Amino acid sequence: MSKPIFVLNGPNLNRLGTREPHIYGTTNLADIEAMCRAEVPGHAIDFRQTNHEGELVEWVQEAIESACGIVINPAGYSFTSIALLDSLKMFPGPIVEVHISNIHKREAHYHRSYVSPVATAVIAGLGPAGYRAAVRAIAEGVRS
Ligand code: DHK
Repeated sequence: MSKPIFVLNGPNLNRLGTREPHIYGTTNLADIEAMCRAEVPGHAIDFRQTNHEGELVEWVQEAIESACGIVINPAGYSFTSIALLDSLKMFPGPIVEVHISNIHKREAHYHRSYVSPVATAVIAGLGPAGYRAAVRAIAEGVRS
C-alpha cells in the first residue's frame, strides 16, 4: 500500500465558505477535500485542518515516516512560524505550499512565507484549484 499524500490546512481554513468570501470565495474545506480525492482517485489522501501550530508541526513530523508528499496551506502560520519551517526541513519528500489567494497581491505581512524556501513548489491565487494542481503534481511524481 503506497503512502498517502498529506493535505494539511492551517488556522481559520475551517471557516472557508463564509470567511471573507471576496478573498477566499464560497467553496468550503469539505468541498476542497472532495476535489482533491476526485483529482487523484488512485492515491490515498490524508486531509486535515487545525487552528493549532503545535498540531501542524506534529502532523509534519508524522508525515516524515507516513506520507509520500505534503500539500500544505499553512495560512497565517506561513508568515510567523519558524517551528513549522524547522519541521518541514526534516521531510524528505515533495512539499507543495498552497494559498487560495495571491498573497503577493495582498498586505505586506502576507508577502514573506517562511515555508516557501523549503517548498518544492508554491501555488498562490488559483483558489481551490491550487489544491487540485498540488495533489496531481505529487501523484505524478514531482521530485523534492
Ligand atoms: C490563508 C490565510 O488564512 C491567510 O493567512 C493567508 C491563505 C492566505 C490563503 O490564501 O489560502 O494569507
